[in-house]
Amino acid sequence: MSDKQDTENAEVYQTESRVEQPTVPAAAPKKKGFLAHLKRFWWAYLLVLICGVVLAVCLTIFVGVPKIAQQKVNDAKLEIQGVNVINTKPNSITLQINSTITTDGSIKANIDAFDGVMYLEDLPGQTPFLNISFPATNGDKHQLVNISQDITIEDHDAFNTFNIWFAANQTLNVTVYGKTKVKPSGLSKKFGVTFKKTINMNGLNLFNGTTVSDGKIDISAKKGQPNFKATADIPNASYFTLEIGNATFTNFIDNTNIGNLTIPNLLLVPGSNKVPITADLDQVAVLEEVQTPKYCKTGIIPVKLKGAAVVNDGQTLQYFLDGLSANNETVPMDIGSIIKSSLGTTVSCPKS
Ligand SMILES: *[C@@H]1O[C@H](CO)[C@@H](O)[C@H](O)[C@H]1NC(C)=O
Ligand SMILES: *[C@@H]1O[C@H](CO)[C@@H](O)[C@H](O)[C@H]1NC(C)=O
Ligand SMILES: *[C@@H]1O[C@H](CO)[C@@H](O)[C@H](O)[C@H]1NC(C)=O
Ligand SMILES: *[C@@H]1O[C@H](CO)[C@@H](O)[C@H](O)[C@H]1NC(C)=O
Ligand SMILES: *[C@@H]1O[C@H](CO)[C@@H](O)[C@H](O)[C@H]1NC(C)=O
Ligand SMILES: *[C@@H]1O[C@H](CO)[C@@H](O)[C@H](O)[C@H]1NC(C)=O
Ligand SMILES: *[C@@H]1O[C@H](CO)[C@@H](O)[C@H](O)[C@H]1NC(C)=O
Ligand SMILES: *[C@@H]1O[C@H](CO)[C@@H](O)[C@H](O)[C@H]1NC(C)=O
Ligand SMILES: *[C@@H]1O[C@H](CO)[C@@H](O)[C@H](O)[C@H]1NC(C)=O
Ligand SMILES: CC(=O)N[C@H]1CO[C@H](CO)[C@@H](O)[C@@H]1O
Repeated sequence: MSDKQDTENAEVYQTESRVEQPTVPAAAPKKKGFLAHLKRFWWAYLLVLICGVVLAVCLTIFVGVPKIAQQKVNDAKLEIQGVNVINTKPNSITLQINSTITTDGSIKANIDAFDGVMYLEDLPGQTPFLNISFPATNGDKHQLVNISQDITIEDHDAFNTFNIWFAANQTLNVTVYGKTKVKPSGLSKKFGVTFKKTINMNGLNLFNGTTVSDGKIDISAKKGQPNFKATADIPNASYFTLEIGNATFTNFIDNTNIGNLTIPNLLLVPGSNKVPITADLDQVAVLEEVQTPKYCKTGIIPVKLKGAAVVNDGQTLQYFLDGLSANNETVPMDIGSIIKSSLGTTVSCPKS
C-alpha cells in the first residue's frame, strides 16, 4: 500500500517538476528567487520583448498601414474638369478626362496604375459601361490626372443605358471602381486598396432651355429638300464634349408628326451650342396646328423632338441614338413669328 503511494507521489512530483521547472525553487524567498530566475531566463524575456516589438511593427505595417492607406484613398477627392467623347464609332470611342485628385498630403505614397470600371450608381445591377486605365499617382496634395485612351465598348446595353440617363437626367451618379496597390514611401511592401468614388455629375437634362431663332420658311424648296432653316441654341449643363455627328429628329406637335429636323456635324460642347438646323416640315400640318385654339393666340408651339438617326462618318451610333430617342426633347418654337416674317401672313384664330 505505502509502496503504491510512494510511486504515486513520485509520479505526481515528476509531472509537476516537468511543467514548473523554472519555479521549482519557489520554496526560497520570493525576491531572491525572482532574481535568480531572471538571471537564468533573461534571454527568454528578451525574446518575448523582441517578439512583441516585431509584432507591434508587423501589426502596424500589415494591419495599420493598409487600414490607413485605404482610409487615405477613401478620403481623397476625385473631381472632374472635363470629359471628351470623340472619334465616336459604333464599337469604340476616344475618352479623354481631365481630373484632379486631392488628398491631405499627410502620407507620401505611390499608387499603382489600375483598371477601373464606371457604372451608374443608382441603377440596380450596377453593370459597368466602360473600362478605363488609370495612371499611377502619388499622394501629393493636388494632382492632375489627365487620361486619353481609345476604348472598346464591350457592353453595348450598359453603354446605351448610360447615354439614356446622361441625356435625360438633370444629375446622375457615376461610380468609378477598381482595385490597386499603394506603396507608402519608406516601406518596400505594397498594400492592396480599393478605389471607389461616386461622382454626382450634371446630365444633359433633355437640352432643357433650347431656343430656336432666325427661323425661315422656304416655300419654294423642292420636295425632299429642307424647307425650314434656323439657328438653335442648345445648352449643355454637363462637362462633357460629345462628337455626335449628323443628328436627325422626328418632330411632333402633340401627336402629329410634322417632319424631320437635322443638326449637321454636331459637336456638343459644355455651355452654349449655337448650331444651324434644317428641317423638312409638313407645312400644311404645321399651318393647321398653329391655327388651333391651343396655339393661335401666341403662335408658340412646344415642338417635341425624338432622335431618329445619329450618323457619324457614315456609321450609326446606336448609343447616342438611344440617348436622343428614349425621351422626347421639348423645344418651344415661335412658329407664328416665323410664318409672319417668312410669309408675311399673320396667324389667326379660328372664328367660332
Ligand atoms: C484638358 O485640358 C487641356 C488643356 O487645358 C485641354 O486642351 C483639353 O481639351 C482638356 N480635356 C478635357 C477632356 O477636358
Ligand atoms: C490636364 O488637365 C488640366 C485641367 O484639368 C489642364 O490645365 C492641363 O493643361 C492638362 N494637362 C495636359 C497635359 O493636358
Ligand atoms: C472590363 O474588363 C474586364 C476584364 O478585362 C472585362 O471582363 C469586362 O467585361 C470589361 N467591362 C466593360 C464594361 O468593358
Ligand atoms: C435617369 O433617367 C432615366 C431614363 O430616363 C430614368 O429611368 C431614371 O429614373 C433617372 N434616374 C434618376 C436617378 O433620376
Ligand atoms: C446621387 O447621390 C447624391 C448624393 O449621394 C444624392 O443626393 C442624389 O439623390 C443621387 N441621385 C442623383 C440623381 O443625383
Ligand atoms: C427647364 O428650364 C426652365 C427654365 O429654362 C425651368 O423653369 C425648368 O424647371 C427646367 N426643367 C427641368 C426639368 O429642369
Ligand atoms: C414622344 O412623343 C410622341 C408623339 O407625341 C409619342 O408618341 C411618344 O410616345 C413620346 N415618347 C416618349 C418617350 O414620351
Ligand atoms: C425622318 O428621318 C428618318 C431617319 O432618317 C427616316 O426614316 C424618315 O423617313 C424621315 N421622315 C420624314 C417624314 O422625312
Ligand atoms: C453629315 O452629312 C453630310 C451630308 O450627307 C456629310 O457630307 C457629312 O460628312 C456628314 N457628317 C458626318 C460627321 O458624318
Ligand atoms: C444653360 C446651361 O445649362 N448652361 C450651362 C452649360 O454648362 C456650363 C458648364 O459646363 C454651365 O456653366 C452653364 O450654366
